Amino acid sequence: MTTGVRSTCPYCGVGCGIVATPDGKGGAAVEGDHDHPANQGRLCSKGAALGETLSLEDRLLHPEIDGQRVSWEVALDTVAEGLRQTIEAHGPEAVAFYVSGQLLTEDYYAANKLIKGFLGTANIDTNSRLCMASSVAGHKRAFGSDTVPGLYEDFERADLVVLVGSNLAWCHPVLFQRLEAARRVRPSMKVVVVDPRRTETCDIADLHLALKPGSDVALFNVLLASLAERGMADRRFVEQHTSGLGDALDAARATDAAACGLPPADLATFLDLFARTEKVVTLYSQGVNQSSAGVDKVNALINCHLLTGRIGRPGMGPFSITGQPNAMGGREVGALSNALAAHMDFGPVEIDRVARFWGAPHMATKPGLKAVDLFEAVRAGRIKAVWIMATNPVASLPDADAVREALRGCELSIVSEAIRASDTVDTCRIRLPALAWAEKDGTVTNSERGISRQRPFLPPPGEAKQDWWILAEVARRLGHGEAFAWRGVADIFREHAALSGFENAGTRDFDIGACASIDDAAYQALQPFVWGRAADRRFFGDGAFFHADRRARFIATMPRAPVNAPDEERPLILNTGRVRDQWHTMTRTGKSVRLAGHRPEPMIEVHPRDASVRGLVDGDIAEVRSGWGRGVLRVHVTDSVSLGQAFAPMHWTAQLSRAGRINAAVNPAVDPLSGQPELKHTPVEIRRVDMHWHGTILARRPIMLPEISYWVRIRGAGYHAYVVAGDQPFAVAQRTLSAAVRTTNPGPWLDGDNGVGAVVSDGRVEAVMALGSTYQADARDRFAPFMALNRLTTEQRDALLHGGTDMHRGGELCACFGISCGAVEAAIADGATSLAAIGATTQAGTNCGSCRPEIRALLRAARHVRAA
Ligand SMILES: Nc1nc2c(c(=O)[nH]1)N[C@H]1C(S)=C(S)[C@@H](COP(=O)(O)OP(=O)(O)OC[C@H]3O[C@@H](n4cnc5c(=O)[nH]c(N)nc54)[C@H](O)[C@@H]3O)O[C@H]1N2
Ligand SMILES: Nc1nc2c(c(=O)[nH]1)N[C@H]1C(S)=C(S)[C@@H](COP(=O)(O)OP(=O)(O)OC[C@H]3O[C@@H](n4cnc5c(=O)[nH]c(N)nc54)[C@H](O)[C@@H]3O)O[C@H]1N2
Ligand code: SF4
Ligand SMILES: [Mo]
Repeated sequence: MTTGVRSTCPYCGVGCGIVATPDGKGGAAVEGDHDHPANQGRLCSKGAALGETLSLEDRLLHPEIDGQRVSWEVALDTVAEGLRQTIEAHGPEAVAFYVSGQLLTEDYYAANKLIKGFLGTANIDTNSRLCMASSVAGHKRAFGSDTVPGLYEDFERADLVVLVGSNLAWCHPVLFQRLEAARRVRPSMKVVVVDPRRTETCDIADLHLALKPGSDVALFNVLLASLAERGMADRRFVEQHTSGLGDALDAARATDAAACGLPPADLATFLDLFARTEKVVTLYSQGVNQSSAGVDKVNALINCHLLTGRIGRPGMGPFSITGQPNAMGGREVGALSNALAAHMDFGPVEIDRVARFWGAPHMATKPGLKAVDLFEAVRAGRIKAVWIMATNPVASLPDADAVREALRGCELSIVSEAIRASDTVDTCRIRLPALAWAEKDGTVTNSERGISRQRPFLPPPGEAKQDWWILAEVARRLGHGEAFAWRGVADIFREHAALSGFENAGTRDFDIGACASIDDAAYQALQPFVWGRAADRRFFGDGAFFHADRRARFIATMPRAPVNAPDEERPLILNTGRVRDQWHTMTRTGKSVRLAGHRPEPMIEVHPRDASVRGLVDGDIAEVRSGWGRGVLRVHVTDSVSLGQAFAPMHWTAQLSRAGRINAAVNPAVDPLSGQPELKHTPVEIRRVDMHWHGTILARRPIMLPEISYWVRIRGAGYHAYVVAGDQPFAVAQRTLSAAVRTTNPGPWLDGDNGVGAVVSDGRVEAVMALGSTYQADARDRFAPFMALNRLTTEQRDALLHGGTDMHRGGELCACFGISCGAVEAAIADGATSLAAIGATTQAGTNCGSCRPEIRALLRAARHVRAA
């Protein structure tokens, strides 16, 4: 019997249930909830490390205006007065909110209601614009509603799972584990990965289609034509429940398969597999959505499911997997600028309906600006007041320097944030301290429409308040107290549920009207549930779509190239995305020591041939430059990216690196229908940056680094690690860096061999630094054990200064137990030939399982070496 608090993981859209047991000292132990339907007790490396992210050291705990601490009264009055004056002087369209799929549904509902019903503008967009907007638009075109038809169990029941532009192993690891487990039981099940990059997800793939970037529409057009040709159409379903097949087929038949750049045999295998397998799930994510053809990609793949009638039945259907914990909740409350609320749009009847329900005096009557345009309007001065909540646009929007410039020039920039410093917080005038995950109360909706509670298990710190409360207080000051007179989150949830059922009568998919009357105790105790229509909670198996004529639409999609094409000056295509152990802009995962080891530095992956023609070798520092801006990153040479392509993670910001914030270089091209940016495709050139020296510093107290070309800050256990490089003369670097180290870490300086120096005070290492002419990838791991010691023996001091052991070679692999690649390789060299054997000798891979694909890759590599 667990005594902890049941809540939901605040990271990805899988929505795993957790049980948190506070330790009474401000922390908590976090475990997977065995009773939660999404994960049944499983957690990935990020979920398992949640307990390490709870400290208050970097939290924003008091309201601030222009850097000065103020009371809530002053802050709220200033916000309300600022909004009022802006609207009076320039009209409601001069105001905007930019919100996030990481708000709870109740917060999200409050933000949307305030701006659309009471401020009179739909200039509210959410970071879901960067994430799910193309899926939303594609669903609406095909189904007449933004509906995800299937359930997680469909992946387990399918005979073929096609993963399109999804790195499930790293981005939805618990679903990946469920898929792996299902395949162990039923090895006949097939998995196909469609991704220009060879990701860890390919580890379980029977077939990897490394298609040309952006060519998904062509691939699914070819599939559609081939299915029709082979007589695979479900005639009855198509005739009774769809329209538009003719045009879609014409477009499909006119498509040239060569556009995908795939080996013909692989393409044929895929077409065969899809044709002869009835139970197919096509799961897709950002490789589809984040594209200037994102909506067409979505419809091209839905077309194939409509043709075959493989939708909304067990083991079948298109499945848009959501990224953020509450991406779906945001769609339910309607916080995209072109949606209204409760899955309603800006039609006259719906505007009137929502206005009546809210008692709204200033109802927005037309869609507002989409994220990229919204910040452009801020930059151009058309929007004069912007309020950002739970998102970090200066790091996560494309052309990010322009976003920073826009915010710096904005008269009234407001941010509600949990942390004190971020690339966005640093640019905003009014800073409102928000409660964070462990303290918040409300609900979230996961990728399969599953609503779960987030329950607080730590007390609210400082003066931080939950987002809905902040919004309601501003609303009250603007004279709308009655409409925002909620006593708590249960009131908001009931109102939200009531709106979903209001004048619905089966016309809208989203209807949780039954929850409108639950009492506070029932809300408190709410068990996870999946909303849906049929008895089995799936949609569309019965062909009842939401267009007025109840038919789904085939969409004729014509392949088109990404907006910005590579050329002579910028011949490489920059693709961006995620790594296993970091979440977005690292404001939370960056606090965990065990998550820091897997990919410690911002990097650019390049193909060996692209590297060699540019004189780049693994470990170099390179500048990635586009027509918009630049980043400076560590080079990783790998054939997991194809020739002509490069990949960089989106996670690093100006807080943790000199110039790892890659979105400074990413192009702001968008899909014309969804407005979703093309974050996976920017033409760039990459060049080596000559560094005169490289170094690593571990220090107990943070260091103010002098101006240098490259630095990264990495979390260590009781210390801060810095990996640095620069082009000053070596002697200058040595002098300025050691001075910087000693300023905050005073004590006697000892010189060692090979550029090593350390501050050792009272026998304890306060700081250690190694500078040299080459990059030592393992220096941090080599020094780390010494930082764990309270007193060095003479031998240990000698080992620190004159060369230690090499046990930690190769970076961290297993985040749960801190096992390095080197240790796993050593186990393999000692005869371990299976995951189980490696687990038994090293523990690696035996907890959350997120590193199992990488362990299997090392095993395979070792087998190749033995075979050769
Ligand atoms: N570890 C971790 N997990 C996360 C997150 C995180 O920050 N860290 N964030 C969460 C969020 S919000 C989201 S949205 C999801 C994203 O989850 P995913 O979409 O799975 O992750 P990404 O790495 O953004 O991109 C997926 C893949 O798209 C591929 N791709 C690029 N261009 C194309 C193309 O033209 N066609 C195809 N077919 N593929 C292409 C990329 O190579 C990449 O491997 O992850 C969620 N989970
Ligand atoms: N190049 C490139 N860029 C991308 C992507 C990509 O694949 N490539 N992916 C895009 C996608 S899919 C997404 S979803 C975005 C994500 O990008 P962002 O949303 O900008 O990233 P986060 O770091 O999650 O930002 C959330 C912020 O909210 C704060 N916060 C946490 N909890 C709360 C709370 O309860 N209340 C408040 N007020 N604040 C809180 C956190 O401290 C953090 O600063 O990035 C997008 N940008
Ligand atoms: S898969 Fe990992 S990040 Fe996603 S919800 Fe589950 S534990 Fe959290
Ligand atoms: Mo996302």
